[in-house]
Amino acid sequence: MPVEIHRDTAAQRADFTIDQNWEAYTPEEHATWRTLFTRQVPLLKDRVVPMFLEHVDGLTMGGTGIPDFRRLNEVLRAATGWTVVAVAGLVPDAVFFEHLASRRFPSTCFIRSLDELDYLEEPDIFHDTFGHVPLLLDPVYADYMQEYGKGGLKAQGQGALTRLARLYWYTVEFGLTRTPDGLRIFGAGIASSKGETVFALDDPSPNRIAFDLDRVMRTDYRIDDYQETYFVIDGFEALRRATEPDFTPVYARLEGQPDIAPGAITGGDTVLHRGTGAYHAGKVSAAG
Ligand code: HBI
Ligand code: FE
Repeated sequence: MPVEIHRDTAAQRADFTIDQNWEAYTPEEHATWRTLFTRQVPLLKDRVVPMFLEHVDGLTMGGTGIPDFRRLNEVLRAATGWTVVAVAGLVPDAVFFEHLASRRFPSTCFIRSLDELDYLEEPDIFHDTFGHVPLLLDPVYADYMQEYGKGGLKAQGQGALTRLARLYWYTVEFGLTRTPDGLRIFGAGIASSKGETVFALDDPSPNRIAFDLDRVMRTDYRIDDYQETYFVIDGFEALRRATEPDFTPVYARLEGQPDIAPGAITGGDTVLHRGTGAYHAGKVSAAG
């Protein structure tokens, strides 16, 4: 099988970037983007933080198909100094962090095929660009992402990568936030998934617990299915405040404390919704 140009690891530069090769997308690939986009936007309408869809509009991500990074970057660079760079797939942690620390968001550039519209294991351009890029137009979120990159480089030297990866997972990927109109999604892993958009917000099964840095850094997560627990921040400013201080003392005090299972509730939790657990319990009995 020929190497697909949008996942060509042989073309990687030293920083793992490749050219997006926007001209090489087929009409079918553009149509796949439009399909994903046109079903996700109405679903997100009263479920995602309002600024998300405003920024989707601001970046004009919808109409024609797969966005051209050169065009997105004109808007992004002017707004917050971020750019999107194309990568062929998952890149090593240190490379990923280095890009974020330099305000570059590494986005895959291939798009899923029609027979895996609802589920795929690795990130594709719809997850990376539709899910992650709009919020990079928000100045506070933009700073948080850069700080995460810097913190990642530092955590690697402190043997604390697992802790930092959990923070990323439960905020950037699967975070919820409180707004005057109720809970809203801001995590890209939710916002780019039709099923999880409804599950994370509307389903009685998962726990919804107030964000606490130590708690999140102790909590395992699942990568193979919807989350059993979602953490709820009080807006990006509160998230930035909570994650601003140096994590060295945090890592030190967490040393020796047991990890918390994805679906567990602990004594110190501020529980906003105690999940029934029915969704994941049903899966276990179906499998067993
Ligand atoms: N590479 N392309 C890509 N996208 C990611 O989200 C990503 C990655 N490499 C490492 C990584 N994420 C995570 O392991 C870190 O956030 C911990
Ligand atoms: Fe992601």
